[in-house]
Amino acid sequence: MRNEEMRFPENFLWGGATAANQYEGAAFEGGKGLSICDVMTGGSLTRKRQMTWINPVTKETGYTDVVFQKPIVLPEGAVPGVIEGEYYPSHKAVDFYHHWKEDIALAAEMGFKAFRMSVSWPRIFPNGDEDTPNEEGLRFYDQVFDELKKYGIEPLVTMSHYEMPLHLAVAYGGWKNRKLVGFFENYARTLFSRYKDKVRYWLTFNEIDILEGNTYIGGGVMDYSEQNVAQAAHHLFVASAKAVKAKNEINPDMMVGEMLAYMPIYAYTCNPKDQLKAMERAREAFFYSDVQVGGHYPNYRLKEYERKGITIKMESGDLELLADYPCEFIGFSCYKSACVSAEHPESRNMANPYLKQTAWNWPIDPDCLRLALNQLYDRYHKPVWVVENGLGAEDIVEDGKIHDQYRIDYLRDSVKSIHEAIELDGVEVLGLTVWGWIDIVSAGTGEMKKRYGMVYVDLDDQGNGTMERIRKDSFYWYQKVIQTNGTDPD
Ligand code: BGP
Repeated sequence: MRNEEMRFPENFLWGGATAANQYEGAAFEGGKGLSICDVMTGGSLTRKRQMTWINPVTKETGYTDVVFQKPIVLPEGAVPGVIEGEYYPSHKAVDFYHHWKEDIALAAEMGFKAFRMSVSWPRIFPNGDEDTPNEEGLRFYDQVFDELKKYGIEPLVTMSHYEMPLHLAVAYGGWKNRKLVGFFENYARTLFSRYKDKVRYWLTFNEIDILEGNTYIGGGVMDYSEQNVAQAAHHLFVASAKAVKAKNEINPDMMVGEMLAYMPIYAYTCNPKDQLKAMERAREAFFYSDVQVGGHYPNYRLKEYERKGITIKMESGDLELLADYPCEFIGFSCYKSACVSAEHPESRNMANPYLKQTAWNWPIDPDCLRLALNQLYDRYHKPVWVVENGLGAEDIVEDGKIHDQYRIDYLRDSVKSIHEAIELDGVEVLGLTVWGWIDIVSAGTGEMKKRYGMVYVDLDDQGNGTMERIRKDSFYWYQKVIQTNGTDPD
């Protein structure tokens, strides 16, 4: 049914999102260096992805867990590395590197206005600490951006999506080292200068707040400690501000946004203690946007550092830089909400009795999008952009077709929730880029089985398949949504 009241702003940026380490593949082509993701195996719902390591002297190899809020423990002398015979999902991913023309044509067929992707940092600076970039890497993205332009699609480019050159993690200790600020600034300036006429929207660090829980993925830091997280966060903030400054110098018409992993936090009950718990938990993410978008360290975090004896090494001028060059819009991912209880502090996510869950135990909560949009907009008064939302599910191919009504149902509710935030609340929403619009490797589990796409890719968890692209039912649904600018989501 056509619903004239479901009208989105004329310039609303409908589209889809991906990330290089999950999409691009060609890990050893075009002069690319290894990234921190390239030493991560596949996993499953019950088996975590692991980092592989190698001792260059003894040649001994092995596996180790990359665990939430814990240091990575490698045997003496071992360094993260690729083991022969092991399958690494990022190495070929779904091979965007060789399918970019075909994939962009599919995106255009759906009517995309925006195409979120990331540049692989080690494709541009293989080790991360070089002065000059890898021209072959830059040329690859030139082709991609030119192709998008041909169809009038705006690229939205993440500069570091869960990856950095592995060398920066191994030789420098990742973002806890101040030197990373300079390396990133060089990388950002290289991208801005090269693509200043091709890319308008940029995101610095994917889900910057992930650092809080996973310092390796979020910051290339292998020795977890609260002190190291705080120091790494500061360096990310300074690098972000320097990127905004560089952008202003190179082409002020471009916009640099932050990218936050955002989950509205619910108190499990109306017990005030639960409410306080929810407030504290929400600050784990807000801290990052308070600095990166708000431009200041919030008092609640400074007090916490004081209590814990954490001290951040800053250089003179850092705080001014943060205040002068905050991010200009807020990109965020939102897939779910979380429920917290003061009585069960050990449980970070209580099951919410009002919500169903996906097969991967993620609560299904489309209303949380309206909450997220309001909470972020009210706090910072800057435009917001849902740069990731979607449903990870197993798909069945029947006679060459994929009837993914469950995905359509989920996305339809999301579109309605975003519309409510715009229409009822007046939130300034720039767009929606549906996560994994084409099936890609799952970041959390490394599986192909956990599919988000509206386009199916023939590839399994062991890397077998033809890579054929097949339009799912949701492809035609989203095409219609875009054609009617959201007035026809049913
Ligand atoms: C976000 C990441 C993405 C992504 C998505 C879905 O946190 O930015 O990279 O993959 O979540 O997560 P998963 O792939 O684990 O289902």
